[in-house]
Amino acid sequence: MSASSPVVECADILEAAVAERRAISRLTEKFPDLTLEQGYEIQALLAGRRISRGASPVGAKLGLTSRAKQVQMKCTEPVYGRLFSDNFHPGNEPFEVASLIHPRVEPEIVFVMKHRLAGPGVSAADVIAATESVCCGLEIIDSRYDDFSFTAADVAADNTSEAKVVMGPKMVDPAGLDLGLIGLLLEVDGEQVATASGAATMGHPAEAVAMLANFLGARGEAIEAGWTIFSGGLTAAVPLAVGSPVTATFGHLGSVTVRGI
Ligand code: OOG
Ligand code: MG
Repeated sequence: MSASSPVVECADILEAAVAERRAISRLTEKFPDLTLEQGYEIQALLAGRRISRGASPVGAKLGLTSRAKQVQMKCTEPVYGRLFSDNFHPGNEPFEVASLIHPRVEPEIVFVMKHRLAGPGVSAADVIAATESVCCGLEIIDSRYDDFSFTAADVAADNTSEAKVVMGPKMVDPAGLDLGLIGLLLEVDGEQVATASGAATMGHPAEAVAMLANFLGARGEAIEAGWTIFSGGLTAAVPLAVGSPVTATFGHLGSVTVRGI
């Protein structure tokens, strides 16, 4: 990295926004030439700092893998982020909305891996063969940027708006399930707000995980055995408001709720 690289400065700006729970202008306003590759360098630098403070890397998450998310975020480039041991929120516990800047929630299909996977050439069938179990999940995202306004480079740098993830209680063997045809009902306060199927993420959620294995392989990294992978929001994300629980109910996978307090 050259001395003039904005990577360290951007990492410092994002770290301060997280610590102060304050939304900032996107990095590409200050650094219009910031590339997607530099976005991932910023993400990796912040990950390294976090690991040195004691967090362990335990998974990854895909972002912008569905048309609904791409339209909502005005960004058509699929991206990925990292999940750490401190990203997991227990499904049965209420979540403190004020602990984040402007949280939103989105329903996802979650993979727990039994084997390591690294591209190139990883297919959806390879993903299913390497999967221990799947479950339903809700991701609580929180962009560090004003109004969730970002480019692919910005959102990669911001670890794809990571905040917390919640996994449903029912772990299912994916063999014999067609995850593309699993239906989803998203409700806020008991009212239906969206429906989708697993195919919303790239035709099949395992396709999204295969893309991740290939992305990581190209960087000399891998999906490690034991990792948890969130395969991407199937619908547009909804705001998390105090007193308005968000519930995702899936065919075969059961349901999961986030209750903001
Ligand atoms: C970026 C994160 C996207 C998903 O599942 O599509 C994401 C954002 O929308 O703020 O996690
Ligand atoms: Mg997500």
